Amino acid sequence: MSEPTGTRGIIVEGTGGVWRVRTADGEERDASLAGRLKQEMRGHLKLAVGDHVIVEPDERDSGWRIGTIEPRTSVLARREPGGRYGERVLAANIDQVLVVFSVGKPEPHVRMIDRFMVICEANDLRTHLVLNKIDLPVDPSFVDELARPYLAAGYPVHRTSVKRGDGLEEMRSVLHGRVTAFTGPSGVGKSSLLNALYPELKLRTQEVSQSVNKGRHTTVGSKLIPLPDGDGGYLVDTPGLREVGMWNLPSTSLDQCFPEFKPFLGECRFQDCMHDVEPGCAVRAARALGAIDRVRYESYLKLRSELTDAERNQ
Ligand SMILES: Nc1nc2c(ncn2[C@@H]2O[C@H](COP(=O)(O)OP(=O)(O)OP(=O)(O)O)[C@@H](O)[C@H]2O)c(=O)[nH]1
Ligand SMILES: [Mg+2]
Ligand SMILES: [Zn+2]
Repeated sequence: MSEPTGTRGIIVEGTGGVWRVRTADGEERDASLAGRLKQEMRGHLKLAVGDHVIVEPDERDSGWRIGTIEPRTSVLARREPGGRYGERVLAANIDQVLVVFSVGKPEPHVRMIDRFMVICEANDLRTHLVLNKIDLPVDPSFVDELARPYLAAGYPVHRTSVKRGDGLEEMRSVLHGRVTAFTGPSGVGKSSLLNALYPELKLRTQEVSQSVNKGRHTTVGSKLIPLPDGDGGYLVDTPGLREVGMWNLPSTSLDQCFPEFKPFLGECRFQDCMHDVEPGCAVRAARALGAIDRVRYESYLKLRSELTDAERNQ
């Protein structure tokens, strides 16, 4: 293969045939795949938002032609249940995911937090937990309790209030120069947080009463938004993330998606231990000693039974 010539860029938007590419100097143009690449990719790899590509001018129009797709460092994929072609790539090369919950309005549910964390782990993504709306009159010990198991599992946890401005500088430094996806339930303040950090973005927000009751999401479309600070950071706007689900995550791999279980996983008496009722289970022993959080362990059992049910029904 010959050395690629041309300009490096990143796919910021698009589906199907036309892709919006942005280069380091901030120029953006529509681009299509070179015919040769199209042939190579048929039925295999699909180009996605976040892909690094090399573009050349396309003489036929004033756009660019994508001649090379560089190897990916990460992939966020939705695995279609029973789908023959397996997975749909929602975004490539995400550096980190910020899972946002609010400490109230709407109430945080640990089971739901764990579901998001597991999805991120299953996709090998670095994950932070953001607890927003700490201005609400909730008991500080409630917030400590909420954060504790995630800190113990090694996740960075950030406490923020858009209303009061708490934690915003910390958020800014987390986002700086990185490609970040925000996810979390509707109404927790994801768009508000981003608007507070970068007013230029003018993302749409919604009153909590509407968004929670109807379970509707204000954010639509999937794209990469350059951070206005101009340091090469991007926001991945992919509403699909929350529906990624855990499809096709084998129930036997779920234990790998709880980082705090890892030191104990090789220590169970049976190699195929499901860490439930098996004798000599090191995970259950760690749970009894308090080295693994009870609520997290219960989430594991709950999610595992969902996965085994799905496997039985397939
Ligand atoms: N008290 C308080 N309210 C907040 C805070 N952050 C956001 N809100 C409010 O929460 C509501 C929902 O905020 P959004 O930013 O639209 O929530 P979202 O997570 O983007 O929701 P979707 O786009 O539907 O997924 C709005 O009424 C915000 O004003 C906060 O820190 N404190
Ligand atoms: Mg929003
Ligand atoms: Zn075990």
